[in-house]
Amino acid sequence: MSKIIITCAVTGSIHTPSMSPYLPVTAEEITDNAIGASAAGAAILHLHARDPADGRPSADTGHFMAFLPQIKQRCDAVLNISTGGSATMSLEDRLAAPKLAEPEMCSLNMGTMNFALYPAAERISEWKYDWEKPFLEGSDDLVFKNTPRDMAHILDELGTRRGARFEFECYDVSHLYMLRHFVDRGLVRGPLFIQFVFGVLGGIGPDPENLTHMKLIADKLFGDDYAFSVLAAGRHQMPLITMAAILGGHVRVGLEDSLMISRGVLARNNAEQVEKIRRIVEELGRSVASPDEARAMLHLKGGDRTGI
Ligand code: KMH
Ligand code: ZN
Repeated sequence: MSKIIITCAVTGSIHTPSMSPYLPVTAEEITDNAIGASAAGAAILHLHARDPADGRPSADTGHFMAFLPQIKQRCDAVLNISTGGSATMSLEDRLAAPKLAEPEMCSLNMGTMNFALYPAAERISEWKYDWEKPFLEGSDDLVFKNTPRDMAHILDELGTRRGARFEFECYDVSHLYMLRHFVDRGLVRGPLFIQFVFGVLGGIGPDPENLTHMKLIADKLFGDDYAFSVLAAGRHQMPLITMAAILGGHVRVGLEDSLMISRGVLARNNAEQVEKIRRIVEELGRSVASPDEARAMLHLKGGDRTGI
């Protein structure tokens, strides 16, 4: 089996500050968490930005540039900037920072979907900021827009024009067929790095049978011209990424996807999750890929060719 790539998604745009005091919000918190995750073994850092004043998901390039150079100077991890941003943002807003930073990797979300966060609001009794409750509750009437035209635009702007390679976020089996369509159009070339996403309400559920099925279909559609990684939301994170490691895949952790380190226990930082999955995969006999090994596996352009 290949070396295993650990991706760490440091803060995201799903969780809100009232859910955990450890959710990185400021540039310093995002930087320190990213460096800690890299030191623990994360080869790829998947990054969103937040408004430091209140933790609101942000597309502001200034918020991104407040931490991107710091992270780049202090570790060799592959920087992967989200083009998903938040479902509340316009596509152009979502692309502002990746276009400026020209990172080695970006995410690409392979379908328009519901991205339902509102059940989480019912579990919060005390709110730190006024924006959080409407943000979460408003997701019952929110569309996370990723049309084929949007995807083609992102592939052109960030892939063709700026040399980024992609973490293809597939939340359902149908997204694999959409990815195959873009390969057939000649707009995507392998080796593909496909992130199977489980447990988002609006995407495929976090059942092990769905992981084996997603892999079965991906094998059918892409042969050996792809590698898969797995992320799973909340309590499903560790079981499903452990299964991914057993099946020869790669893994993604981070407080973007889960705030927990074990049942009922909040992770105090991203490194704790990286350390936990590293212990598990090494016990399984796999070894963790370095950033440069990940670059070679995914055919990335190199850290010296970004705009950061
Ligand atoms: N939020 C994760 C479920 C993106 O940033 O483009 C998937 C993700 C999407 O990370
Ligand atoms: Zn993300």
